[in-house]
Amino acid sequence: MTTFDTITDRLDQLAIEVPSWAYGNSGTRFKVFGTPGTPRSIEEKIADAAAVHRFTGLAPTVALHIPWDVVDDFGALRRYAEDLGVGLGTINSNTFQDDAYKLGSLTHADPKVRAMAVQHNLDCIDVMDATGSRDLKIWLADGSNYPGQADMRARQEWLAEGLAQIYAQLSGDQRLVLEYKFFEPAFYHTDVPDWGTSLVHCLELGERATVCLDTGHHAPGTNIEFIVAQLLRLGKLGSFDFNSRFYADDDLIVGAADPFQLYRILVEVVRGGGYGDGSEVALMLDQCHNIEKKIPGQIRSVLNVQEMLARALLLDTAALDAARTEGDVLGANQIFMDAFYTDVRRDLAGYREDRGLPADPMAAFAASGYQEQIEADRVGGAQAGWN
Ligand code: PSV
Ligand code: MN
Repeated sequence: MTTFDTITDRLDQLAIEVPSWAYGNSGTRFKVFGTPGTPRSIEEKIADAAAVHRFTGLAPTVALHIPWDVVDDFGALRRYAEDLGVGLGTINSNTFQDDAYKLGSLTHADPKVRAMAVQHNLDCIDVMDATGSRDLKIWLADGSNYPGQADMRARQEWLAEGLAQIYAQLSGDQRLVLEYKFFEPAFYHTDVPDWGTSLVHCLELGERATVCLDTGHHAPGTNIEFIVAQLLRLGKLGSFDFNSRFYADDDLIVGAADPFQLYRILVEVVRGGGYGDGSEVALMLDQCHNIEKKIPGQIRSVLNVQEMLARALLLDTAALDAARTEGDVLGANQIFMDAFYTDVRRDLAGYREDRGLPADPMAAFAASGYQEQIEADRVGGAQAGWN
């Protein structure tokens, strides 16, 4: 039996990176609703992210998206974040919003556009040098809508060439993480649609290139934990973009749609050495809070990960191994489900109090007055969004 007391040291190692864009406005193609108190600048986004960390102790770094979060002095931004108790994390490049990228970026048929997309990523590496970030995350909107429209095969060669130029610019412990997504915005073919395509490019690039797994980027019913197990086995799982989906890339709060899936994924993360000291796997959120308040949305998200991680750590792996060895199908399943059904909420409340954190971070944030303060202070100016 594994009891809660035996997993607290491991729980202490949980660190979840939050995305700067979660604090800005977002929506669907039908409407983006503004929200009182939404940040007008990256400094205000970082202040909100720092609040999430203060109330939970779980979110020590913030990921930036370039150019959404461009500032003149990234060194100064790093110091600003550190003064608030957080660090700057992954730098996400963006080659999907400039008009030039309508028909692709690193895979565009025009070499000038490909060079522009490479240069943008090199500029992002300059940002990483100033922020001290380890990871450059590349997600491409590249693809086509109609059969015959694009030379899918040539585009893989162009992609390999562009990625190699970007990879060559990395230094020290910097890494390139390549995210995949099966469709959207392209509907017929996508140039990096799946983990296999991301993996073959990463293998060609070298050791510092790894795959980013966004949980919302798979077809319904995909066994994501299998992908996790395989990539960890190969040492090629670089990072997660956690979120929930009911239909496509919904970007909802992680653990909201399917807590059991989150548990299953975290079981494989722990099993494969992808968690805790000695692991380089980055656990990040990639979410949008279109209708709910953004800071509590982020607090709920990191708590959901903590809760499912606690259950995954409680899994009695010795008993499970024994049941598997004996071929005890239902026994193994019961052991697996027992950990999932364990209610850890009271234990986690006590665990937080022992560490000087609020037992109930959602309630503590609501009572803190932070939300009312930003709603009163942040009047005027342009609220941040995907621009
Ligand atoms: C694409 O859908 C994606 O998951 C990538 O990570 C982008 O950078 C991010 O969403 C933007 O929210
Ligand atoms: Mn993502």
